[in-house]
Amino acid sequence: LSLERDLRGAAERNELFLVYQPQIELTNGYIIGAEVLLRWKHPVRGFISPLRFIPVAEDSGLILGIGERALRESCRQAQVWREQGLLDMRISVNISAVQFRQTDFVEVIERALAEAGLPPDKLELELTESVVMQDVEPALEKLRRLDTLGVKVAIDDFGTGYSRLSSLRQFTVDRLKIDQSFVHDLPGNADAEAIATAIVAMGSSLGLRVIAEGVETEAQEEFLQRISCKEGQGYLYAWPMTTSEFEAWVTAWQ
Ligand code: G
Ligand code: G
Ligand code: NA
Ligand code: MN
Repeated sequence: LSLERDLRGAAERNELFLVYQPQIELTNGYIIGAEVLLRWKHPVRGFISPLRFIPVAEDSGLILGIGERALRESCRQAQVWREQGLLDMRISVNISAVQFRQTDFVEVIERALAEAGLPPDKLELELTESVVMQDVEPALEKLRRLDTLGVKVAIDDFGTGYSRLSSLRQFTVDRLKIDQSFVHDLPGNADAEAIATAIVAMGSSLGLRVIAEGVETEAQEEFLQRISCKEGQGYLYAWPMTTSEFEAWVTAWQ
């Protein structure tokens, strides 16, 4: 309860901020995008993980305000980087189930894009399998509207959920994110290898892009290249970084 109390107003007190983690095309090292992650620096307790405060924000409804703010700021920042000529990449924003279920969800997205002047195809929304597979009809409708707008959708933590693979075809999504728990056990763990290989093959046959998350080692990267996984994200390339750190990293990387 005290966490909820502290979270209320945390945004106004500038305790919440965004960090950016690059996503890399494995064959050529190009920066193809960045995932935006929320950070909370509590004045007394220090950094509190989103794993702790996102559930509190969801239960209290605070996630709606926090999430919309993060979305608007992400779009604005991506457009600033485009206009500065630093980088013309896609920005990937995590969306909570509570946000996605709102009836005006697509309007919130449209507003954020219009306000920032960001082309819709420069925005990707990261949704988990369970978010998409629950309440299938309204979810399908929202995904169709997002697709019509040109906004991209990635299925986050793919492989950990309960999605019926057959239903994946009817969802208009663009990308699968191989969950980092599998990437962690590459190479050498037969199950992790089989799952990663299967996800890449499935993505390929369904025409979906596939990105591996949590890439930490050269050996993991080599395995991913071998199974023709084309995109990666993880500490091997960069940690999630503040705006100024990200700008410096991009300049050094290119
Ligand atoms: O950044 P980190 O790995 O600590 O994030 C932990 C979890 O919190 C991840 O599952 C991540 O998706 C989630 N998370 C981080 N930032 C956001 C955000 O802005 N919105 C939502 N809904 N989840 C987030
Ligand atoms: O659930 P989601 O996939 O959004 O979670 C992303 C989380 O993974 C973020 O909290 C981010 O800080 C973390 N992360 C990013 N890269 C790596 C990595 O290479 N290794 C590990 N262990 N975590 C990572
Ligand atoms: Na994510
Ligand atoms: Mn993930």
